[in-house]
Amino acid sequence: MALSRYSTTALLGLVLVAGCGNDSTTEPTPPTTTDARSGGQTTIINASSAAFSFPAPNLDGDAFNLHVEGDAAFEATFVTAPASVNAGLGPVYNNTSCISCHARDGRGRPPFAGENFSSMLFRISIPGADNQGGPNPVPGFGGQLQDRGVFGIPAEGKVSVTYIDRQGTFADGLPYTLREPRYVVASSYRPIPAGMMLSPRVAPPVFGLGLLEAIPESALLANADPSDQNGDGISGRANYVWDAQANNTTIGRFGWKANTPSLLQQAAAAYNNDMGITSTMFTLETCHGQPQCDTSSNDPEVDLQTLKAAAHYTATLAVPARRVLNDPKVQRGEVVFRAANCNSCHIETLHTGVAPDAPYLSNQIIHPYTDLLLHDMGEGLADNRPDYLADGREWRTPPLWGIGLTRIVSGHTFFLHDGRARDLMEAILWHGGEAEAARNYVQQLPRADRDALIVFLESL
Ligand code: HEC
Ligand code: HEC
Ligand SMILES: [Ca+2]
Ligand SMILES: [Ca+2]
Ligand SMILES: [Ca+2]
Repeated sequence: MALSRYSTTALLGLVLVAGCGNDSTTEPTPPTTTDARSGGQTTIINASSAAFSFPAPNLDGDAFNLHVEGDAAFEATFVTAPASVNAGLGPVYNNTSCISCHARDGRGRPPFAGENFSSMLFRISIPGADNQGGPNPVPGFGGQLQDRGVFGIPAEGKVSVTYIDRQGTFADGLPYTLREPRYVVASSYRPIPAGMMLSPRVAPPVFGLGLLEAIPESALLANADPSDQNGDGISGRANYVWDAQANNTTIGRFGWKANTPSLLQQAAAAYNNDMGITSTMFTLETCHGQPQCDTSSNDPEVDLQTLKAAAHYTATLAVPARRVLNDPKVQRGEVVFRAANCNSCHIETLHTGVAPDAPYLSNQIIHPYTDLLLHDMGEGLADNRPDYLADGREWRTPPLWGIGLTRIVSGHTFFLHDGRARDLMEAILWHGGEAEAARNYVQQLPRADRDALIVFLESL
């Protein structure tokens, strides 16, 4: 069944390629997206290096003021206590501010040769699960490896990365090289327990996230097909994770494995694990045996208002509008995107529900290019570390909105959960597992169609 569908789309592809350079073609043009407003009424028209950093234009006065407050919280650099403002950094941490990892509200990257890790971190665990069904913390280290410590406190450990080249060729004979990362814990303050699993994660962009939070769970589940009943080889499923605020298990939406239920919890976890800042949600320092670990009295180190403001900031950053929709190459690329079935995971259009107290996020038609579901992406991308229901080969489909602005915003084009892909085509070529058919489809495309697919992604 899948085969016959692919052969029709391939045929369609040929007809369109033939008609491409020829204006007199009578082939009907398949419908392409005409809505540039990827974030509905939260969309902003801007393609500069600040494109991810605008407040949604439809915020009401209170929401706008809280956004401005959150902007300051997102930029605040924490320092070692005692200090009058932004005190409490560490004792162990990965970086000193939200913005230091999510620079310009965009994505992080792996280190260049000779650099330390800075906007990328490692989740860690040992086999088994914790009391809430989450990853089992590593004795002496917890669930995340902090590679820095404040004065007098050793970093938990430092990781180094090397890359191994893997050669491949497109069907037309053009060769390509992919780089596969290998991570080694180069040093640690105490021996690493045997069997520790390591999951590399770069900081993702943080705009438009309130819209993703406002999609009804039922709408996400409508795209799930855990046992692949329609036989298309794609079996997205939801992650269910611990919600520390509600004190129960809920659907996961955020993080590379959808291991976090809400923006509030994501912010609280970032304060706690990434910067060593306690809050009303996570009141204890992330200490797992380090000597002289701070148990100080000034907790919580950020108050609830600051925590809420930081989360609200990521909920209300505008989504940049698409560009050059009328370019025939973009339109051709969109046809290829659909023919390759990319949109069975990177879902083009979703609707938000009614967000309590957030009319500006409610009832929006959005084009995030994600289903927020977990997919088996094959051995090549596997981290072999479970995260709630996500197994060692599963990842959440990342949104593709704004991805074409990565270079101008972040100054690089490293993609995927660990930044191994050096451009968009490499990201596609790493797709395996449930996305293997899509990858193979791209691999056999003529050059012009491969280029069009990339130009389409760059228009998002
Ligand atoms: C050390 C780097 C680092 C710092 C500091 C950091 N983050 Fe992150 N952030 C990440 C990484 C890595 C992820 C992905 C986590 C995962 O997949 O488990 C992430 C994910 C997120 C997400 C979810 C994005 C998505 O699409 O799923 C949000 C929201 C977020 N961070 C907000 C914040 C806020 C707010 C702060 C400051 C309080 C902060 N981050 C500080 C690295 C960082
Ligand atoms: C089976 C579901 C699925 C299909 C089909 C699929 N993708 Fe993906 N895509 C994912 C997942 C999951 C990731 C994240 C993988 C990772 O980071 O290891 C991803 C990552 C990406 C990224 C990198 C995003 C980022 O933020 O780093 C791009 C670009 C992308 N896909 C484009 C495509 C294109 C183009 C196609 C069609 C040729 C496609 N995908 C088909 C699930 C899918
Ligand atoms: Ca602290
Ligand atoms: Ca730790
Ligand atoms: Ca299916």
